Amino acid sequence: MTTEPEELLRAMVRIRAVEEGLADVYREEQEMRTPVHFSIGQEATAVGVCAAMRRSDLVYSGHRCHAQYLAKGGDLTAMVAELYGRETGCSGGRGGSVHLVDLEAGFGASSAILGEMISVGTGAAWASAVAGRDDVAATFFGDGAAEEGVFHESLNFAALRRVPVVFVCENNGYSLSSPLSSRQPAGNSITRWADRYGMPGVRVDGNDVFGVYAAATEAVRWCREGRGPYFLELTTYRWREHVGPNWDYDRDHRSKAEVDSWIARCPITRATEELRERVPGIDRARAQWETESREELAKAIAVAKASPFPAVETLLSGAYED
Ligand SMILES: Cc1ncc(C[n+]2csc(CCOP(=O)(O)OP(=O)(O)O)c2C)c(N)n1
Repeated sequence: MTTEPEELLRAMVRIRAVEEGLADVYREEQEMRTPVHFSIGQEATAVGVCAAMRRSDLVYSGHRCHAQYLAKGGDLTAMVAELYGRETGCSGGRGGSVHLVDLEAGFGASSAILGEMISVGTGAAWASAVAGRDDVAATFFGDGAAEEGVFHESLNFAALRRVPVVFVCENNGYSLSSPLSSRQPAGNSITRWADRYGMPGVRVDGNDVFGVYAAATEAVRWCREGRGPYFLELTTYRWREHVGPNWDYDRDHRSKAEVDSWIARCPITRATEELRERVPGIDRARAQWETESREELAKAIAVAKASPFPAVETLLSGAYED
């Protein structure tokens, strides 16, 4: 199955509108009490990879997970209710924005324990292979998570057992406020780590949604054919602060000039420009998609606010079940 280029743009526009809208209400209302890790500026990675997967394939992610959840087809109303801590949220209002799940859409889980879902995604893909299915899994994580031991354990296991998992490193250059250059010796490369485990790995411009989609299509095909794991390192950049709705120019770890240089490489602007020649009326369509997405978000927020909080008596339900 191939995805039309304009559908990739549309999905990015929707995710951007949702995240920007959520950032505004988060700041203005102070009603959402969950921490929020926005990936504004990074939309092409989630959209390009998820578009290459089918619904029954599974996606896992870490703390910065809204985009992958939505790109995989996760239910927006249930996500927003989760951010508002309501019973109707996708995790029953207990997990907040770092614990999204929509199994029907093939979004397996996300977690704020850095690196945890690298192993869980590997396990889910392994389970699919053992059961004789040809569903694959993709597990998204940042460059910081790639420094956790579980990253190496998972890659090693996946290579050893030919697990059909796509490792997707969204390399946005920072782990909180530490740039990669202050954490790794010069010349180190995340993709080269994958090489050492003997799996194919490519480094792709993560702000080029069409390039990401092409690379992910190859990765998914490789896994589905039973040839083992595949590694994608997607270079990109987070525009807002690590956690929260604000910009962080005023802190001392990165400059406004640096952030601006990445805003100038916006994946949505880039895809729009690339499509302008081929798809007449693309700018009008994009404006329409933005409006529709804002309306969709406004409805989801209204539904969330009208929903109850979980009952106090259920506080421990689901925590440690026999
Ligand atoms: C096991 C563990 N260690 C540390 C943290 C604290 N922590 C949360 S996010 C983060 C940085 C993550 O950076 P990266 O993986 O590059 O993802 P990004 O935030 O850039 O998307 C850290 C260290 C954590 N949540 N879990």
